[in-house]
Amino acid sequence: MTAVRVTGARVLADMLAAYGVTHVFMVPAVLRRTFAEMERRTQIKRIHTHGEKAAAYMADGYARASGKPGLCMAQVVGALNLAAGLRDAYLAHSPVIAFTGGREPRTKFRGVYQEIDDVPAFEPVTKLNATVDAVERFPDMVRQAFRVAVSGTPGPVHLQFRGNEGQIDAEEADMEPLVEPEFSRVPPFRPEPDIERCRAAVKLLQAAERPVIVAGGGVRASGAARELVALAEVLGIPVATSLNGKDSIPGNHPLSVGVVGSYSRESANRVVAHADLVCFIGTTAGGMTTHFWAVPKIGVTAIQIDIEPEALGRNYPLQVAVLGDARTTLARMLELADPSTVSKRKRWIDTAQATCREWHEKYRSVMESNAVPMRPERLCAELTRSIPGDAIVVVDTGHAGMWMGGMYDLRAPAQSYMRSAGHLGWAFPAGLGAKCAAPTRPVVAFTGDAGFWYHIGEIETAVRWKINAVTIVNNNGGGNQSKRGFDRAYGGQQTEQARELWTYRMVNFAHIAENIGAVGIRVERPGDLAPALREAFTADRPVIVDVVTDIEALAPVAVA
Ligand SMILES: Cc1ncc(C[n+]2csc(CCOP(=O)(O)OP(=O)(O)O)c2C)c(N)n1
Ligand SMILES: [Mg+2]
Repeated sequence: MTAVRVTGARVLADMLAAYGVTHVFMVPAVLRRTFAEMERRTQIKRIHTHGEKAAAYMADGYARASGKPGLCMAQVVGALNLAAGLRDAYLAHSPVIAFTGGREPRTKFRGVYQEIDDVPAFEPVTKLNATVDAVERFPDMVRQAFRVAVSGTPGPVHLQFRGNEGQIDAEEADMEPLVEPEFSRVPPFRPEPDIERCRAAVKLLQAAERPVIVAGGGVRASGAARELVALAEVLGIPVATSLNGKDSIPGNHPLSVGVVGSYSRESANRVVAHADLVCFIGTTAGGMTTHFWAVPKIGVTAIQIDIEPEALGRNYPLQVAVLGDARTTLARMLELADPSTVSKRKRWIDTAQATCREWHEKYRSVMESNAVPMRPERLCAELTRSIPGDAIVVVDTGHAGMWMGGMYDLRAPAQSYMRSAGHLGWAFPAGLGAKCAAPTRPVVAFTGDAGFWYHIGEIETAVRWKINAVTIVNNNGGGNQSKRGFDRAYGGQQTEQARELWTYRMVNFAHIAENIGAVGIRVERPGDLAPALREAFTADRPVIVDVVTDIEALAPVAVA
């Protein structure tokens, strides 16, 4: 390939297409000429949304569902809305690339309409935050954006293009739209671990009587679930996951003990707390996953496997640290593992399974409850049974994260699970982005009503672009995760008036959905859930399932 005289717009459109980008998410108007070139020269769908934050969340859902960078864009006045939306991607290590319009050297500091210096706001939510001020820099900066987004621990990148709408894309230079296909998805490389460290890790696991694996989002980023489950089976090791790593092992696997940490399942916390060895794989072992470093306790014998050297030992002192790609490392460990040592852990596996059975017994009555208004536990149990075997499940935070993290089980290795890393309102737009990335797979977003209100306007985007995701709204007419906190703030029991701080009108979201052109299904009785879900999964439009649940139902708090 040789350089030819072309516009930045053409280079950008051609490069995004060559990197395999199928959708971009934005609020206009930014990079207008690039969008015109996309239409003329590529198949890329230009999804314009009702807010920049939703666009960023859609790009994030797209990225987490596909492993490919998700692209979102905004003009200068929308840039900080976009930056706000990158925060969850940053916390979740999701490869999102954000393009914004930026300042002209000729006019900056003169009170240009709508303009501030946006660049600093992107600093805490990106791995690379850069400006593109000369059109001949388009090719190398776009390559660097992709390279950084997917490499090592993935994460967001921001490029600010000169001109409030990125008008620099109209300029010409001699350019070559060269792309590096290896950086079009996560992971670009699979670094081999030091084999002696693998040997040491396997030796420690084989000598342990009560080991447990804690699998995180790095396992899903690496596509290492199969190797993880194989190693657990060969050595007889129970597996807990972080919320971000929930799809590392199906919930019905005999070695699965559930999600550990704060938004967790009691069985997982109990097993991890009693382990004599914890093997962290692809997790930072942060506050959410360890219930603020109480589960397991700091000082437990620990192994950690990660692609990022700086993560190794950050939160738990380690006996063995292994630097490498999760899938490659687990495959090497599998080659070294001695299956005959499994008998040593038979009692421990029995104990772990008994702990799981106790958990099921404890929650059986609420999971089977026919109460009206419905128990959220019953809704989760119904979703475990009804969600298709190849679905992508996208879950909001707060109680949504607690209910689904703790009570819902994946039933098949082909099911995927993605969760908000803390931002209320993330799941609905992220689910739409996931559906764009995987149009042939069922996508099910789960959110509370407070979470759904944030970006409710995106129902229209879903209808307009035929993004046929199914969104389940756990509708209790309030943000009831806040209830416990306000009880405490009022010294035990809050006043009746305090409820105005966290309750909303009880609205029929199915009516709103129908009005906008989606399918709306309202469910008030537990018995109607299964047929409603069957209808939802066969609809050829976006679906909102509005499930009315009990506002007094509180998710169980973590056990330490
Ligand atoms: C951006 C953001 N703001 C505030 C919060 C704090 N928060 C967590 S859960 C919650 C209420 C959730 O209500 P809803 O989605 O209706 O779920 P419910 O608890 O009622 O099941 C709030 C306000 C948050 N997580 N993210
Ligand atoms: Mg609610």
